[in-house]
Amino acid sequence: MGQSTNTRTMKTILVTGSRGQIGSDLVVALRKRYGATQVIASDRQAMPYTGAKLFAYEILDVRDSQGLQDLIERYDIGTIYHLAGILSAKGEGNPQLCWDVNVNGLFNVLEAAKFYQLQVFWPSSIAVFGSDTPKFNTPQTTIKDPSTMYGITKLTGELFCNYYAHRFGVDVRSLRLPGIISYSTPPGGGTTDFAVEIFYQAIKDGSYTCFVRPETRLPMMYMSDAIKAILELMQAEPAAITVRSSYNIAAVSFSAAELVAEIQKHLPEFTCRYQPDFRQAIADSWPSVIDDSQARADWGWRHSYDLPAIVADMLEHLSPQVGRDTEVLAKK
Ligand code: VAH
Repeated sequence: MGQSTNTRTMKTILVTGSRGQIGSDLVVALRKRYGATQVIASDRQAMPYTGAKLFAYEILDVRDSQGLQDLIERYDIGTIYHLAGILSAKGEGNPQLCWDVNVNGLFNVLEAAKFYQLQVFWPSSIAVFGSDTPKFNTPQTTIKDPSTMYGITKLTGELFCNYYAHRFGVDVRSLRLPGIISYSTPPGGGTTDFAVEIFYQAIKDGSYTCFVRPETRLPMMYMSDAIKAILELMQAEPAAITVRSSYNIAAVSFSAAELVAEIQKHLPEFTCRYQPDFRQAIADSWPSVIDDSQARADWGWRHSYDLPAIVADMLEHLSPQVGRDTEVLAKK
């Protein structure tokens, strides 16, 4: 099943969607592990000049198959972490574009992986599940009836991955990621964005208007755990990987109200009001608790961050950053 990473000389790594929520943290983690010059970051827009030293960065629209092949050959790429994509809420604003980017982009990556014998990571999502899926302890194999274009593209992508792995021996690996919470980039148009925005608003204004109901309970994961899961999956021996569509993976599940209560342990004055919008229906179609026993059995997955640890770390990292913004705002 594909070429083991142990038999491949150390080639370079390409990250698509490197300016996104996961991509930006993944580039940092990969450069730390493999060396800055071994990791080529790419996204569809130029990087703003920040004065910091820029390592290899390329503009790439993943729908451009020739542009992708040019990068693979120019940098002698051996592995692609394919993060470029449009998230659930944003996708509902332009479903055709969501399909084009998410499906044709992945198709180009898998075709290239077949031709150049590349290893590939690609993120699926709990969005592949729908209203008929068991909501609690959602099994690895179950009904998948997504109600968003994003979820349809992720389900289609899982079928692609499974096909390319079994038909062509492509070593593509995937995780059905839950909502991801992080502090290094602002939210990017997902239904779980409330679990990130709330921290910025709690620090800046002491209040937040949440776009889902207080009892809305969703599977979530801290970015540190997500990065750990991606790297552990990609380093597992091929024989350990028994799922070539995408693995269920979980860390914590909590409701919006439970998140608010945990933040209030640090910021007692913080208040949250609830104003559900179109994203409520998307959240309601997703599971509340995921069974990830297959990932834990196959390649030893274990999460580290629970809700108290996530809230403490987010506030610790965001307060100085958002605090500075608040000071600047106060001086205006
Ligand atoms: C989204 N953050 O909300 C993504 C993720 C499970 C949610 O797929 O679209």
